[in-house]
Amino acid sequence: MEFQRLSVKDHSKMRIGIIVSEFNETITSRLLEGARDALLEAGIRSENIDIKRVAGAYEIPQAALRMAKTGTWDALVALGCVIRGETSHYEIVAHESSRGITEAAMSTGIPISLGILTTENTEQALDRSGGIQGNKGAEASLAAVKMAILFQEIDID
Ligand code: INI
Repeated sequence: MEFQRLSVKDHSKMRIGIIVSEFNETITSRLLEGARDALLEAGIRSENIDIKRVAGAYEIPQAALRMAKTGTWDALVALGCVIRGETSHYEIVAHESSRGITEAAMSTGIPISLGILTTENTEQALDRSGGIQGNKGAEASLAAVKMAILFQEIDID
C-alpha cells in the first residue's frame, strides 16, 4: 500500500496510542519498531505516542476499547501476531481480535487500525514485519494517522 507523505505541521499535536501484544514478541517488537518509526517520520511527536502492552492478540480489543473510551487518543494502532502453527485456537484468536477491534472502533468513533498479522508460520510473519513484504506495523500506524486526519476534516466540514 502506498502512503502519501504527511506533513509535520498538520498533525504535530496528534496523539496516537499503540496496543502491542507480547505473544510472539520477536515479531511484535519488529511491528512496534516499524510503527514508531513511521509515526515519527510522519511528524507525530514521540511524546504523543503512547504504547500499551497486553498478553496476546485476544486481549488487544479489550485494551483498545478501554483506551478509545477515554477520548485521549486521536487514533489507535493494534499490533499483534497470530501464527496458525502455534495454536489450535488460531481461528478464535485471529477472528476475535479483529472482530473486537472493529467493534471498539465502530462503537467509540475512534479509528483503530489493524496491524495484527495472521500467518501460517514464523517465516511469513518475519516477511511482514520488516522483511520482504514490508512492515505491517508501519502500514497500520500510517492508516491510523490518515483516519485521524480524515475524521478531523469531516468534523470541520
Ligand atoms: N496470542 C497471540 O497473540 N498470538 C498467537 O499466536 C497465540 N497463540 O498461538 O495461541 C495467542 N494466544 C494467546 C491469546 O491471545 C490470549 O492471550 C490467551 O488466550 C489468554 O487470554
